[in-house]
Amino acid sequence: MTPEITAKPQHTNLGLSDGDVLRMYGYMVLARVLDERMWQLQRAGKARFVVSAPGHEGAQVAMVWPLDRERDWFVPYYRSLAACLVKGMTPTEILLSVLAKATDPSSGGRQMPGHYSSPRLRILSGSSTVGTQYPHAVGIAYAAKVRRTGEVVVVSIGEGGTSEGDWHEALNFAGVHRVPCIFCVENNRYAISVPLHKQMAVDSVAVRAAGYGMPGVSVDGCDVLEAYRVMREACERARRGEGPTLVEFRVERLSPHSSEDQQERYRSPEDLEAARRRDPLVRFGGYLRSVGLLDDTRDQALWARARREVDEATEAAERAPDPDPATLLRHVYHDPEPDRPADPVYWIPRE
Ligand SMILES: Cc1ncc(C[n+]2csc(CCOP(=O)(O)OP(=O)(O)O)c2C)c(N)n1
Repeated sequence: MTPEITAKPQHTNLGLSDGDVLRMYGYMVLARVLDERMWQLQRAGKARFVVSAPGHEGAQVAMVWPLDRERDWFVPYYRSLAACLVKGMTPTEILLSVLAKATDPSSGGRQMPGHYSSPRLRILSGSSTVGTQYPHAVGIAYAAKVRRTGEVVVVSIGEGGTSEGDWHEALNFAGVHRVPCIFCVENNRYAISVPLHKQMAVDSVAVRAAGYGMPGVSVDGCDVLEAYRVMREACERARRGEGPTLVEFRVERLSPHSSEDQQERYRSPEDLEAARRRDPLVRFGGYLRSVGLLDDTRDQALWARARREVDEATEAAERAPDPDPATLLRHVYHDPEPDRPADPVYWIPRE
């Protein structure tokens, strides 16, 4: 049956084909299913820790969509699951890091889950120290400008991270040198349990852009097409050599901060319910239905395909070998000489 059309398509005005918007939605579904699987693995005692991203998927898909997936850079933070999928990471690669396996491309099982990285895909390895990814991104963008490579850098962070000195230093340098970097901020109004009004004296992160001589845009991150429009403009600006843009995505954090958190202790039932009502998957799915691109049958098929993909990825990741304990110190401290044992100061074997 052909779905009923009740609205005029907006995506074609943005240069997005029907296939593009269905693929965007497909990534959002995949990220949601993978996210749920990460929690299951943590609850089953197979993963130590999970930091999750439901509610951020729409903003993240829009954030990476305008990039040249091979040439441009993405500098993630721990919540960047959907963005890393769009950039090219596979569910298996993500789960290899969640389960800390030897073949985990992010860090060979060394970093906490959520520290996504892929040299192949130009996804930069991040530190756990909130904010440090911003100066790194600016460094890459500065190099791209000096070398005239035409590469663009997208970096992301939560609004809590914008209180860090690193964040401000990065924006200042980027504004002065007009580097091709897009500074994304996923504003879900909470830094773990700390609400927005205790993090900053302004309502919107975007207004700070004026202090660094760049445009600042605040966009509803649950509105995928509007978020994409803003990102596409920012990327075009960067490519034309006109410098950086600060983009604040107003999103919802539908999960606790991480598997170590209980958000019911500091968020009211009304707040949580209001967040659920803004679920970007429901909203974007609704848009696709209204323009005749989605109906129940197609939607169910998309979710079923994502579940199959995540099941296969889970099996592959669970089968993968654990790291060899003898390699514990490799890439952590200075690599020991091949003919000398690891530095005993750092490696004290248990009795
Ligand atoms: C410099 C630093 N301070 C504190 C922490 C602990 N920490 C990890 S995540 C986090 C909250 C960050 O919140 P926000 O930037 O709003 O991002 P969100 O998790 O909401 O997406 C904090 C305080 C840290 N990792 N690094």
